[in-house]
Amino acid sequence: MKKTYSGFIAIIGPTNAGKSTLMNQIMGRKVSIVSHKVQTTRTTLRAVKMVGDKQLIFVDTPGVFRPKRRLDRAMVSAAMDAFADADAVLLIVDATHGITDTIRDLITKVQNNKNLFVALNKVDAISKSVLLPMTDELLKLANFKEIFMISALKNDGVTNMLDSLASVMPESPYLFDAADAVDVPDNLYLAELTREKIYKYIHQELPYHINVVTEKVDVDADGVLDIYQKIVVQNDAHKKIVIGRGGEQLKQIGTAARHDIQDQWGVNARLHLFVRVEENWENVAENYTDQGLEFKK
Ligand SMILES: Nc1nc2c(ncn2[C@@H]2O[C@H](COP(=O)(O)OP(=O)(O)OP(=O)(O)O)[C@@H](O)[C@H]2O)c(=O)[nH]1
Ligand SMILES: [Mg+2]
Repeated sequence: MKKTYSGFIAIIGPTNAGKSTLMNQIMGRKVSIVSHKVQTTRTTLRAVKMVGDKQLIFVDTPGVFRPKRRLDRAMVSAAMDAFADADAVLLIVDATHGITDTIRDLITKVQNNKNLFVALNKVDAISKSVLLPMTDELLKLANFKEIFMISALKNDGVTNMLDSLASVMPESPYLFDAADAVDVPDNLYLAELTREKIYKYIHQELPYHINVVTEKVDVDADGVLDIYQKIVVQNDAHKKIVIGRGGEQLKQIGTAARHDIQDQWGVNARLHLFVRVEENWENVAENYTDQGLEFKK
């Protein structure tokens, strides 16, 4: 019988390094939402990529930062769990920031993985001369299998990297059936697309305190989706900002999210958004488990 190979690759790194951008570039579509803000990804998302006959299961993780709130702690802990069982670890370094303390700290946590890789990302945004000193510095910190220079955004160096990652996948039956599958529940995915627009249009810190939940999806006789989502905020002042003057802000978010849903899924959809104040949502267990996060007492 023909041998098969399959394994998990945890994509880890500081927040905003480009982990989700890379995940999407690998899959050729939006699996994981992206923003210019830090702390965008809240939970681990898996996607399956076949490279020849080898199955690579990528795990996008929340970026690592110093946690302050309960939600922060759950996010960072989800990232840590992801690499504990991974067959390979791909550490993403934002080359425009260099080797920060967060990177050093992360390396001490993952260095026992026998397939430890690092990608210097965003090479499109820096001068090539800074890459060599960065590589030297990394080599002093751990026994990396390989150091890649990539641009996740411009799709530079990504294909070669996939070949190297594929070469260390262990012999195993395929762990997922589908060839190129994404392992994200539909309701969560739809909520993520809306949350992405909130990150895009609402300024400063407010998006970190917002949750989006898909409550219901109906299909009418013409096959058009009616998607009902609640945007959960912590107080009336936040609600006012999200709705905006004359409802303009909410409309902008809704229109952009609906277009994205239609593009991603090739469907027609109506998106019904409701803003609700739930002062304490960050302390409600269900809001964590719904997203695949662990709720810690
Ligand atoms: N110039 C450039 N920008 C990039 C590249 N990759 C990602 N970015 C940008 O970096 C920002 C953060 O990207 P994300 O993919 O959301 O980063 P992340 O590591 O998933 O962030 P968290 O989910 O918050 O941990 C976005 O504005 C991206 O467009 C790249 O290769 N080059
Ligand atoms: Mg992310």
